[in-house]
Amino acid sequence: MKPLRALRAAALAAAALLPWMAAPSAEAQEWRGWNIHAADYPNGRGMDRFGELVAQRTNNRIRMRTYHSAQLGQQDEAIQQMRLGSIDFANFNLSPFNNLAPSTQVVTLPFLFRDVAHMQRAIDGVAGEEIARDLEGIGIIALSWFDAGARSLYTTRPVRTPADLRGMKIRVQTSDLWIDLMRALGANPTPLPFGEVFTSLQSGVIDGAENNWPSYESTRHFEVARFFTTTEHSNVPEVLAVSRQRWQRLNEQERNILRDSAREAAAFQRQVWAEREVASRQAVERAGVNVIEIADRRPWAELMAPVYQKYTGSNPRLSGMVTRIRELQ
Ligand code: BDP
Repeated sequence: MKPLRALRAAALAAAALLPWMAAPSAEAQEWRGWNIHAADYPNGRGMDRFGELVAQRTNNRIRMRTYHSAQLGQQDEAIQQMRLGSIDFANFNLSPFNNLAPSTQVVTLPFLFRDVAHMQRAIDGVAGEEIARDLEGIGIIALSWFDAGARSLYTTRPVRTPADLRGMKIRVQTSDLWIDLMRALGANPTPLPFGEVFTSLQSGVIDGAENNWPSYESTRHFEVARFFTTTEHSNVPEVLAVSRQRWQRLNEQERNILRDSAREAAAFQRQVWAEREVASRQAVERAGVNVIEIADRRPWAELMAPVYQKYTGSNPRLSGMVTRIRELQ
């Protein structure tokens, strides 16, 4: 080839490559999001808000579609899909990460937070930073944190004291910590996916479960487990996250848009959450659920000592996190 023609050919080849090279940022992308809850649940609304903000700010270059009501599978499968990059973003409770990302165990620990404000300060600060680091290590980029209120027990027979729980089969999320926690309370822990709890209560496979007011109401578990005991034993928060596979293909400007939008979506979710907690409690009370108020949680909390010992006792990093969280004002 003559030098000039060779040059032209090279230039043409380079020009053909250009659009391809610029593709990750320039071309519209369709992102798939996983949500376990219904679209009108505070978390679904938070995810939809996230998508709207990102679309606006990227001029529709990144379009996010949330598949609500676990259409893309149950939680443990969804986590695997996020790690592999076939789900692009999601909202997860942190407990299903307990066996994968050790720092998530700390915020799952029972009776750790004094109240919601305390939990938010921890997750927006020291605890959140540690957890984000662990999650990144397993392929998940944490962008912001959603509220999930306090989790309490609900059962098919009344439970007033830990002694009443003895031998009862209580559903837990798939996490060793949750199994130990429930065992320490004297119950018989039964790990099950969220979507199987209703029929398992109905058929007597389990005698109860534990969750916050909005989940108890939205899943209609209250129709089959008529006793709600306000143990408020865990305030584990939730994460709004993106798959690392996607994240690595974004430029810095896009990452900033995602970070800001996720934080704004979390502020919105927290506000909607607070309203929904009240509304859900009222709805189930109107439906005749028996609420057993626990005024003194000390007898429950005292049983948790072995759980703290097992999960943080010989681990300076995790016990340090517990101390720093407790010291937060
Ligand atoms: C709900 C969480 C959801 C969990 C569910 C559960 O929002 O992420 O999957 O509890 O108990 O409160 O499985």
